Amino acid sequence: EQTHKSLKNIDSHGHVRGESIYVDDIAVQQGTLYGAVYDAPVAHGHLKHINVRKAKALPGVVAVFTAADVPGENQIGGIIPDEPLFADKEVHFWGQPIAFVVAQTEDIAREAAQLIEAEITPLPVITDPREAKEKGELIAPPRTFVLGDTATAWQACPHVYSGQASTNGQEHLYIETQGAYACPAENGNIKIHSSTQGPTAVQKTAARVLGLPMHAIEVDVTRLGGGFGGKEDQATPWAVMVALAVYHLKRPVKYILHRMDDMRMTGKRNPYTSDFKIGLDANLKIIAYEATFYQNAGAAADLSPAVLERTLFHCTNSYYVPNVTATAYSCRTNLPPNTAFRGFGGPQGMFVIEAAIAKAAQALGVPAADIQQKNLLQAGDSFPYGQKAENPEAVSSWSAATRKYALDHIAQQTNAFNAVNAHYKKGYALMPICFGISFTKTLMNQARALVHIYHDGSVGVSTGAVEMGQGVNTKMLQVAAQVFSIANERIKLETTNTTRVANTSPSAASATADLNGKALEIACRKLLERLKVVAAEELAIANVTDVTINNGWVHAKGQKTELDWNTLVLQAFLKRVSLSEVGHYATPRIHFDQSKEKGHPFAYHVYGTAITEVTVDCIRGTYEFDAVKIVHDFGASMNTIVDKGQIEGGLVQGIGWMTLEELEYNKQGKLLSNALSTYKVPDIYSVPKDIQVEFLAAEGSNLAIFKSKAVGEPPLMYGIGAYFAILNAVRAFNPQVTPAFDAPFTPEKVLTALYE
Ligand code: LUZ
Ligand code: MOS
Repeated sequence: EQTHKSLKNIDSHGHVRGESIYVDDIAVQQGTLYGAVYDAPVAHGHLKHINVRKAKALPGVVAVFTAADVPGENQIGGIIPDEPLFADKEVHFWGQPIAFVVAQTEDIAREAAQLIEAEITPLPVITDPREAKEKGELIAPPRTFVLGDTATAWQACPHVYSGQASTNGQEHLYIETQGAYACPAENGNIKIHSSTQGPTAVQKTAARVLGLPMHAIEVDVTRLGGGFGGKEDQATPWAVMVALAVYHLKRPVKYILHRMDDMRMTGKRNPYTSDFKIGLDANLKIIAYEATFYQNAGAAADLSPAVLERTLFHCTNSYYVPNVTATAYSCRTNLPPNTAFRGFGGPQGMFVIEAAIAKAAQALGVPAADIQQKNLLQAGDSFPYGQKAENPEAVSSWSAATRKYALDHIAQQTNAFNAVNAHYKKGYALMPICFGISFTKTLMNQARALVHIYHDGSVGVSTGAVEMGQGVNTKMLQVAAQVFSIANERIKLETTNTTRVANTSPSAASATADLNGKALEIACRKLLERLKVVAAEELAIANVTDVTINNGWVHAKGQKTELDWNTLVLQAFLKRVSLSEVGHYATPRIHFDQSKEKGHPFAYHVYGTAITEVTVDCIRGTYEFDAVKIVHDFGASMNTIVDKGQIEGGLVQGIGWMTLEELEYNKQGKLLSNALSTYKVPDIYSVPKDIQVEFLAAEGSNLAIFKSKAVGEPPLMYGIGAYFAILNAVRAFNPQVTPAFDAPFTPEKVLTALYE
């Protein structure tokens, strides 16, 4: 058996040489025009009138489109139809698109957009989710997950603590900003190149807005320069705008957002504010947990109801709690609609129970790790949504991490350091994670692949997976190479295109390699079986099961023959055997009944444990992460390089969310942190000095591709440990501190806490 486990990301050469193609790199067709959006300069108001006269008069301007120019439905909402493409009658957030200018050049388009004037009568602005809830501004009815009975359980709890916790949003900051390029095709059809995680979402929405059947719209995606959830739903409006312009003008139209436009107009990770109550028995067992989550959805549903659901699914992290009542409100505010972001509500829920545990630990005078460890999930334990933990790696990853990284030694070193240093303090924290793999909407857990074997023996693979830097194409290549047992060089990954693979789910939920990989495996196995029949005929072997293909050669009952892959493929072609196949995969076993809030929504769970060590400068409030040491449950990793990269990237992104990245909107709903000068993301100097990733010895899951567990989102949640490591360092300096549990723990907040 060939091993591909250390295959480098197949895009790495193109990336470092600057040869990889993104939307803005596509060679433009003759006659291409450029777009720019005019967006709302207030967060809420009646839209009385739009004056586009001056913009249209600017030389080089070709057209200005508004809601009045939409031939189909002026609607881009997915889960709930509550979001127009262009504001009409009302504006609901600062940055909401009102008009789309199309001009000869990008500069002219942008200049013209600034000449548009909108008459807007201001309405009251809400930015706070608790205020929205008070005023009845809910996106959808609240959801409640219940396990056991918290009401009676409190009586059995000698220790009960309650409090609040909140997490701010997070800017996706994909390196490639949003953008799209659409071209007219024959007979009124339109082809869209889009930087989207959801080609079908773009296709469907363009068809809806233009009043065309889906087959009239072709969406093609080569790769994205990052998505992180920000292009699951929110790549759509720009793609639909250029398609609308093509519809009217019959000319190619391109629109790439500038960074500040992107930051202002797009939604981000949902901020949350939450209440918690936790009850423990004398042995530190968590007996009861209650949480109420207020999600800041922004001005429209977007994906927030699904994000909200995942907050509830992950509200107990990797712990077993027998009595749980968790309620979540999706609150409508006048911010840009918030959306998917790596973890999809899970991190927001997990932060709250970690805060509850930290609060209990401080009150009881025990390390939080003692409470964490005593409550880790065991096999057969039930999650609040009814699914039972199968092969949980919570205890095993915790034990492996504390053993391998010598937690006792870390504790000793930390105390010794703190005993002799007055102005620097060290802290550490453990962060176990548990993340469910599958789209929580069961129907989305399906995928398809299309495989062509060309008659020279080379292979072309199309799937619904979108490459966004996560290495999914590399994994798809490995699937085909391993099933056929041929060299990697024989296989090419095609672009993701709605005419080759239809009705795709977005590349999201960490499930892309599983879903598309399984579909691809099915297609390849069908072709392999067909080729084996041809080989048996060629070699006059009675029993097809005696034929295998190994490393590009046909073997008959373990005997190498003179027949190689290329010859076999050509023979099949000459015999008029089909060399093309599709595969369809739908995750088995999963289901969820929303009326009961119970079911088995996840194919499996991913586990792991991180130990985060930090040093805080107690004069300045600044901090440096000395180390983050992780034991992660990859199952049987099919590509250790790609997978390790995902852990490191996810960790750093999580640390950024917990420490540096501070979104700031003013009371009028204007984004103040609207550029990289005012919004700080982790850089090479702020990442931990030492990151260690150990692969947990684990089985994997049959529902993971080649038993290699999904790896995209789970590591982000290791970053939550950063908050609690800093808190522990602060407590070493100021034992009386009352933790605010309001992430990010910026140096300013650290300083305030140190001298509280
Ligand atoms: N997107 C989605 C997701 O539509 N459903 C999900 O469950 C999900 N989970 C994580 C990330 N994106
Ligand atoms: Mo195009 S927009 O080059 O099909």
